[in-house]
Amino acid sequence: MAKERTLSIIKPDAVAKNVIGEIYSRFEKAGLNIVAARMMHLTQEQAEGFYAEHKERPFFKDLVGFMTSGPVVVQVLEGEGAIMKNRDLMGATNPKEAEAGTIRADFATSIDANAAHGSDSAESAQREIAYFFNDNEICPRG
Ligand code: RTP
Ligand code: MG
Repeated sequence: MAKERTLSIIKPDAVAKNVIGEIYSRFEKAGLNIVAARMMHLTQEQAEGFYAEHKERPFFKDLVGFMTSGPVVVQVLEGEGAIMKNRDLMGATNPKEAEAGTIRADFATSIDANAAHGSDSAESAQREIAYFFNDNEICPRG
């Protein structure tokens, strides 16, 4: 499998629960290297632009409201099959449906406050990484 990069966000609920380190540990144990990272409090414009694909969905306003409710940690993960690997680590969007041992099963509280975001395709990953990081902010290791 090819080495890939994906964009991950630790959402405001998980930051508030002080589980940044636990989530980072899961990435690292799964062979995903953190090659860029930043803590930030998203503005409404930043959240709307990031989730633009969901603009017409009924949950869009709640999603943007939640994503701007507190600080997030944004990172680029790099590794073999990183996009799917990160989605597998996160589990299903709705924590009630997430498999035991996944990030969302363990740390999410609702479909809105669902702990983490991960790019869902190579195209999304490319767009989402560029949305938050310049090339010179990404620090690959060997
Ligand atoms: P994400 O983009 O945050 O990684 O989540 P995802 O791919 O698993 O889910 P997606 O369909 O992209 O939806 C983005 C976020 O919107 C909220 N959502 N609410 N009420 C609803 O039916 C509903 N559906 C989605 C979730 O917080 C989801 O993470
Ligand atoms: Mg998504």
